[in-house]
Amino acid sequence: MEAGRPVDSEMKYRLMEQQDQFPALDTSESEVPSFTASKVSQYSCQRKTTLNNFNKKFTDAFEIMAENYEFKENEMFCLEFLRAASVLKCLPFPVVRMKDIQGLPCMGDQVRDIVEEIIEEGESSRAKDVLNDERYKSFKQFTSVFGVGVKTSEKWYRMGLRTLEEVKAEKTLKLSKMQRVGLLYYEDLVSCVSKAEADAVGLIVKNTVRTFLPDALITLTGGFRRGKKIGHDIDFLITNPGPREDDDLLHKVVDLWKKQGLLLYCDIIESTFVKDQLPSRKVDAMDNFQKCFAILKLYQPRVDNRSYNASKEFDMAEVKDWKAIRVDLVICPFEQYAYALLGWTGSRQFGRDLRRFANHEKKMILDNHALYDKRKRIFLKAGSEEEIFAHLGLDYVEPWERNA
Ligand code: DCT
Ligand code: MG
Repeated sequence: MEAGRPVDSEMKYRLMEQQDQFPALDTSESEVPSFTASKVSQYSCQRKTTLNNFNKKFTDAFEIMAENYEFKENEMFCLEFLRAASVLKCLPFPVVRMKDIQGLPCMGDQVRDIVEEIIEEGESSRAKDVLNDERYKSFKQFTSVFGVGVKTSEKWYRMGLRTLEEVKAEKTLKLSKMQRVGLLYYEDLVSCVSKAEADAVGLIVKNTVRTFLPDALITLTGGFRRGKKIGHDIDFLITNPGPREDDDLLHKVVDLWKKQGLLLYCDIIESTFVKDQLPSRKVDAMDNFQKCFAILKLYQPRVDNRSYNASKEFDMAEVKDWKAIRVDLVICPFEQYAYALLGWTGSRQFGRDLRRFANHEKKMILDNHALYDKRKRIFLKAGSEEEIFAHLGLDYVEPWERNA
């Protein structure tokens, strides 16, 4: 469980704001690193991207465009906008004129047109059109349900369904168990998870896992490890540094939660890992770890929700004192812990670029299990994330700088 952004980089940014000028211009302040657009790498794993985004109005528009292309399964255009958003997120200044993006990677024509319009008009008409698009609006609603992806959304849309209300009313639909609980706990699950909730769930996870495996190493990964204050779920990586193997750990954990009435849903995926097999070549492939997609019941007394009834007594029956929370538990062998931690810390874009960099620049294959050197035909062992970056010839990037 890491702290957020380091203070020194915050200080530098503040310095820049106070100067009321942009580091793209030559600044004599020795404290402020000078900025050269042509030195910005096309790979986000060679950039530092904190949560301090100076270009949110641009990156929000790009992410809407990317999402719309994802819904259309146009991976190329989707990636083009995700990459552009990621580049602007790492800039230490807000873009105010076209010159500010000159020389930056991933700034294709589509991207430049949108930047230009936002500079001139304050907003992007293309992004606005997407937000008002019927298909986009339906897909956005459908995919907000746990267990519903682009494929299911496409099916529902083709059936003429447009809203979640219509989905719920359509009794002929065959919903998966995941989708049924997704709808059942919909309101809780769409409301974001806070860091405080992540910490509370972290205590539950640690207590339960350590009941069965006292030496277990349990790490909060995903967005919260990158310093995010909110998330859509809570991701944990669990490993056993000791000699004892325990293939049953995950089952024991969820069984105990079931008994305690804390488990609202769980789907355990068994490990499909084959030792000594080459890392997966498929970009963005799921890994082969044993894992569990769960929904936990997190009790949180909400005193302010109590209502008075006619007899002026507290009507406690109506009060829901818990929240449904999405939790991912991933179990990995100790030797693969560093690779699993790097993969599960994300961001997704950072992970994509790490794999792309490894493949294109180093002739290596990286996944959440291992790093394989194709030229030397060997697996490179790593006991820490720092060692993985070193194997790849990359400067180390801290988790809170991986918000690409
Ligand atoms: N990941 C992975 N393999 C998977 C699924 C996810 O390597 N099969 C990585 C990518 C990011 C990280 O794990 C966490 O995934 P999410 O929870 O989807 O993303 P997040 O960054 O934690 O964002 P959010 O705040 O929305 O949960
Ligand atoms: Mg997450």
